[in-house]
Amino acid sequence: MYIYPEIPQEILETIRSCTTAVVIGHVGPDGDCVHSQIATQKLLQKMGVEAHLVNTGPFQRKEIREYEPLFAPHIGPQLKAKKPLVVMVDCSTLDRIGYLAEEIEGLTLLTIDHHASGDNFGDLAYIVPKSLSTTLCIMQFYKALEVELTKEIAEHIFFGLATDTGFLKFIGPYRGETFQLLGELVELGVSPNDIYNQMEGGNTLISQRFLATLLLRAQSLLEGRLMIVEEEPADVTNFDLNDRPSDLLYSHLLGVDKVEVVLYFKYIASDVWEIGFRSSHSSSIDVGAISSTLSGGGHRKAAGATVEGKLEDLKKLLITTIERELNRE
Ligand SMILES: [Mn+2]
Repeated sequence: MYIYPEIPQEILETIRSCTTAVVIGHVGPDGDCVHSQIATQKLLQKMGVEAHLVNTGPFQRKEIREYEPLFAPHIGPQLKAKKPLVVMVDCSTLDRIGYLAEEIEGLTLLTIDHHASGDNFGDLAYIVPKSLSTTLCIMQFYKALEVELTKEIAEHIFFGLATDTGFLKFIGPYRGETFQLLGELVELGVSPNDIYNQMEGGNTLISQRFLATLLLRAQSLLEGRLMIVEEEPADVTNFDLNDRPSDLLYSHLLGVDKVEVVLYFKYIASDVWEIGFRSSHSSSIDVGAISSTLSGGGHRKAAGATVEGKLEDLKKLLITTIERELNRE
């Protein structure tokens, strides 16, 4: 039942002999990405490594916005000249890091991740597809390198897991090991109650009104099995698109009887859409596979892609794809 393989000695040795490192994550970071980056930086610092945090942003989600000042947007020539070890967390493919892919060219790359859909890339990799968060993979590094897990680190690890599991709601059976690890974190002083309040609290009234507007626009298709929600250009002025109620929207719509897939078209610019994909717990639809056909990334149940094109064309394409997948069952 133990899902975390031993970390290869070569990786541990690389970290032990490292002097400078840069820890990177994916564009539009989520809680798992941000907290994985921070927990990795602190691990490296405790090992005596000069470790920097870099992320392209944007830091849009409210629960991670406060961490933005810790991150530089670029690696920069001075840092690059030191030939830092690059540790990339929570990324299934190299294009997930945006323009940083060019900035890390020629450097040694260590990938730590939990996505199943990943390419085989990087010089060194610790990828555990069954892990429910990247932060739990980082926890294994603390253990293997015998670096003390403090309450502060434990909170970062718990937060990453809480983000990726809808605060434990998406965890299925036979996950005792995950709860054992969570038990260790709670014994270190983490309050699940505090983490929940940080994650779910702090909504603005305007974002709740935006949620109401989006729910009114939801279109039920394919006999109720698909829900589509789209933003309109006027939302830019009427609401705050940096404060989207995405998670609440998905949970409301996935809670509707028969719904298997939710597509959320977020307006980025004229004919540029960021599409959020979610599938229900009981559905066999793999939205990660669908989003990858649009060069997106993600998991079976949650994925995203940024696409250029007319909204109607994109919708038509995705409705056809999802209808075909549903009929295959
Ligand atoms: Mn993750």
